[in-house]
Amino acid sequence: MLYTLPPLTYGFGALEPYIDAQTMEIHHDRHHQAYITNLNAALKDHLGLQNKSLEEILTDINFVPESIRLTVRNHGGGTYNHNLFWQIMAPAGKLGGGLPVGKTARLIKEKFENFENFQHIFNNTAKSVFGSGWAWLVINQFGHLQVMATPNQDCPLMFGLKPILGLDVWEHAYYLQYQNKRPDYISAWWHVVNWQQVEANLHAILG
Ligand code: MN3
Repeated sequence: MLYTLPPLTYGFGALEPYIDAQTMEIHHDRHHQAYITNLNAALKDHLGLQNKSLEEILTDINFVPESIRLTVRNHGGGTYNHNLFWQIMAPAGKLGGGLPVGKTARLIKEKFENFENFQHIFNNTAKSVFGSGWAWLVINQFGHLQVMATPNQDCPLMFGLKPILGLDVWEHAYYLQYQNKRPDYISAWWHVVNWQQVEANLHAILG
């Protein structure tokens, strides 16, 4: 087994009332596990790729052998994206919610003028994803922040961009609680964003 499911650092119900326990359990234990299982199966006979980090594989996705490239794109992306997603959330009122901190706060202000404006742009990006995908806050080649969306399980790393915050807008992420009301899920999600972790992600990239 190359990759294993990272345990959540909080309980399935810890993000309630914003994300319900059943959604968290199915999303983590079944959906995320399935991406990992399928990624491991694809890499089974590819020793060269087994010696690379997942980040390296996704960054160089075009160098993955064509016979497994789409599988690695979908399931490697799914593995990486969910690893990040669980990390950047935390129970509301503890580490979750509130405002960006440190350098993240400064760079958001520089790029988007204020937090509300950033949030507005991010929300619209997340709402506009057609079908399944993600909204992201990434660091681009110039070390600047950027908001973007990706379809399916594509990861910003595949486009030379480094994600520090991501929102899963696949229906499996919210349908039990919010049904077709994706905007309500997006609004609620801000209450569980762990800005300390986003700040740590940013520093891991920018130093
Ligand atoms: Mn998902």
